[in-house]
Amino acid sequence: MKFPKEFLWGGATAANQCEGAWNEDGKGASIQDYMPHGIMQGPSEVIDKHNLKLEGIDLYHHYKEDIALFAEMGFKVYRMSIAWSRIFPNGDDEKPNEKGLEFYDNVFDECKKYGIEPLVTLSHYETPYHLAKKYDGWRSRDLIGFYEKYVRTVFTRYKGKVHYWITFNEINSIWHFPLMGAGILTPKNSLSAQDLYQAAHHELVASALATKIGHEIDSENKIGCMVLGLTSYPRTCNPDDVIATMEESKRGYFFTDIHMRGYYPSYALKMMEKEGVVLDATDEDLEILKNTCDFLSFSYYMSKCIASNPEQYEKGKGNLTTGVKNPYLQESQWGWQIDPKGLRYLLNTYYDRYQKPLFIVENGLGAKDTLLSEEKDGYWVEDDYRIQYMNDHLAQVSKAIEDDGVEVMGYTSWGCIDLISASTAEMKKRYGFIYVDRNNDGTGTFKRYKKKSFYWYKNVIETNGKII
Ligand code: BGP
Repeated sequence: MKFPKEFLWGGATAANQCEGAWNEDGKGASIQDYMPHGIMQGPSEVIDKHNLKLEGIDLYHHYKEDIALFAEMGFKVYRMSIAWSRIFPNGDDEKPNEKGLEFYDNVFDECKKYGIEPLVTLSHYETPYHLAKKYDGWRSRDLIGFYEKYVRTVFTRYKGKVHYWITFNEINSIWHFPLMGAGILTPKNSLSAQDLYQAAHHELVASALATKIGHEIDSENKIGCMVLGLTSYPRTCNPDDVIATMEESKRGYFFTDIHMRGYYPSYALKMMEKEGVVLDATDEDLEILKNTCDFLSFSYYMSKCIASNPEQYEKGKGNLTTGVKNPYLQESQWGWQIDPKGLRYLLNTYYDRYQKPLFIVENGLGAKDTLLSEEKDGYWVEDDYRIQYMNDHLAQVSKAIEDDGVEVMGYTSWGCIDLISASTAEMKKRYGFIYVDRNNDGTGTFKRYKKKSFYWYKNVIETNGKII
């Protein structure tokens, strides 16, 4: 398969799922430190010591070793996030935490040593806990100012070291999990449509403001938005299913349209009108929204089907949001339906809509891995299933580029090193090319082991995708 010469191959992680060191060197707590069970359950009142994220995979102390392994695979780019509460422990502090800033200086310097470009997510489901507690997260307009101060600090500090940025991870997750997506502690069922749209608006303004500031500080910065990408098919060709899918797609495009076009599209205004929402959006807000993104990035794990009568069908399982099951697809051990062609389809629809570069910043297979009792040809885990999954998806990416003319900047596979799952807060759901000795019960040495996929991906990068 063919990929462009400058294609950015790499992997992705998020601070709260891998760094650990949750309260070291002045870091404040993030909402994740109060979420021991993942997104499906509400936050705990106090820090629960069984929360695996508190120690993560201890990347905080292993980053040199880990980046060296990424370099060995040939990564051109490493997607990671800055933990906001490492920089501003409470979120609304007067001054940043120098120790936190130093840590990321070290990480970026380490990347540079190997010629790896960092791709930095500014907010990956890790709102400082204090902002959640005191302001109810992004429900408060005050968060725009706190985020602005934070991004200004990091854009300035890391000028020249980081050129690729993402403003919010899966910003559209607010529809499904307002706590994780927007640091809102009020339970979802007590939130009105007004609350949700208003919080989303605050995040959208903050995102556009970050894009503006990032460009002002360094004109070489490339700043993207990021959404949970999900292909939706009508369950049948019944026009009612097709219309239901069209309706669903409005929610799907809500965030990308505003980010990429710079204004609320007509259907979005109608959606709000129908739900009785009167948005508090100032003229200044609307002016800020005109700062559109340089690229659109997204995660892709599965597709779903939409039906006008969903109760007739078996419900699918999925990443934050689900539809009905597609009878033509296989599924992962966690019931996520695997659909490589859906990725090509999504790339086409996004590109057709915006004509701006796309970046696949998450994709991969969460699976249970078995560590072999002894090393075999240099590896410790025989994960052919993972290789197959990625190979099939990358083949479709290549088709989108070669056959359809879609501009794709790069691909960062999710959890390139095993980390804690976002949805279930478990360790046993592994995505990595590198196995980490850590178990669900919190035991383990944190030792790193290469999987078979490590060598496969190395070969993919070395040949620029020819072996796909
Ligand atoms: C995305 C998140 C990631 C990641 C991934 C896989 O929604 O951006 O943080 O975790 O999903 O999900 P999980 O960890 O639940 O398997």
